[in-house]
Amino acid sequence: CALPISATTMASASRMLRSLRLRSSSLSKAAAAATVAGLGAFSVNAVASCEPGLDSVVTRLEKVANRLEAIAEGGDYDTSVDAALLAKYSNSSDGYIASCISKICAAKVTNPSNITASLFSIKYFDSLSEAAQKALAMCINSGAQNADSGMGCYAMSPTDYDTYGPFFSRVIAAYHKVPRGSKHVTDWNLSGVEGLPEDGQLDLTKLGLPALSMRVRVGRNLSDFKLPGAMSAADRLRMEQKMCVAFEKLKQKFGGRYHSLTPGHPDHITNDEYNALVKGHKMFKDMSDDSYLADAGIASDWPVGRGCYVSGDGGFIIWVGEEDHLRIMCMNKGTVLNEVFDRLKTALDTVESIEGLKFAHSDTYGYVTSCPTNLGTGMRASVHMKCPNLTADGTDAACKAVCKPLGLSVRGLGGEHTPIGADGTVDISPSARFCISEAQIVTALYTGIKNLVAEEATAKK
Ligand code: DAR
Repeated sequence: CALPISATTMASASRMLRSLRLRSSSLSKAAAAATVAGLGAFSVNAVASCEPGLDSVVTRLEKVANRLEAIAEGGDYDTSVDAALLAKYSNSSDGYIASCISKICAAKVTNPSNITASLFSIKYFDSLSEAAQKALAMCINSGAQNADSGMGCYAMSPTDYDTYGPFFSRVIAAYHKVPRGSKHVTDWNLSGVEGLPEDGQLDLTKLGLPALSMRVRVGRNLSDFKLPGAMSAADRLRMEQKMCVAFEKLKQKFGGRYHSLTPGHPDHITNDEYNALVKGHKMFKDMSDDSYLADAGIASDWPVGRGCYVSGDGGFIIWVGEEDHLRIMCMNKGTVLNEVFDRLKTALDTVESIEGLKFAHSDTYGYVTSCPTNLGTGMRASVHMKCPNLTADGTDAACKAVCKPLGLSVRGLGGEHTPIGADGTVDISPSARFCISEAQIVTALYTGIKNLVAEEATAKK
């Protein structure tokens, strides 16, 4: 039975099986034998039943591997729901705790794809001090109140990823599909990256494409502030003020101006000016409308302490006070991805050289971001690309189904949770952020676009 096996899937399967061998070495012999026998039978059965694709087998193998890891760790991190503890916290006099813990435990059953819910351990939570329990509850509240979350948590302080390591190390490993404890390495150097054309140019015209809207952004947080979910209005004003000092230096090199949403700020803009910047993709939308961010505290005090710096030519932008303290990006309509990638690196080096600005960084997790999905590089590299055949029904469903195995995310033209273009234009970007280098991400975008062009042409037939 010839299974459609993509290179990505085979790579994932071999990584998985390598990781399984690693894990099974730390299990008791009997457990290992039973597990391997079970896996063997499972795999044979899958091939015999001619599953539609090896992808589903690999996904199930990944779940088994994560379960193996829990066993191999001697079960000291138990994600089962202890009824007595559930009753204890569901009836807590602290309403925030009562709501958060009862809902996250309920989501374990109703929404198994909610990573925070599936890996939350009430026994681990119970082992923490009251103050630590409140802090961890704030991290997971978004996933509790929004059961359909994918990740479901945000850090409130740059140190949370280590402070609550038993929880965060597991959700990070599960989301990014890397072994726990994997260390991120930053690298902007394109040379030698797999998939890079010989001339080093990520040239869209070589893929038969016209000029596209190209954008590369990174999330960064200032190390001397709490992360956005835990900031007070005063913190947000202080952070904005610190960035305005930096913008005075950037204006000398890149021109442009800062646009503030803070009432009474010297650079305050009108509603019409704000709407025009959002329409031009230069400014982020009203965060208070996003329940995932609102329930994480990230949208609190809107619009105080929010704004954006836009360079004179409009191609270099810094958002202030969105999901991370800063979203630093370069965008342009063009045909060579290197342009926006190289410009962003230059701009970032300039920002990082400004006295007093220090980005939160971890030896393990790389650049620290609010959402664990952005850890490492904090980078999203994207293009807006017309896919009329893969969106012929007016939705992005077929496009997402094709892009997922290609390692690509599909978003609307305004970013997450926004509609695609009426002409079938979608926002395409590699999903990976962590344990992948910056250079690999922008090259993966180019390779992904090449594969998507072929899929779009096939869909036409
Ligand atoms: N709704 C959140 C989003 C996670 C990824 N996107 C971010 N960080 N903007 C979820 O957990 O599904």
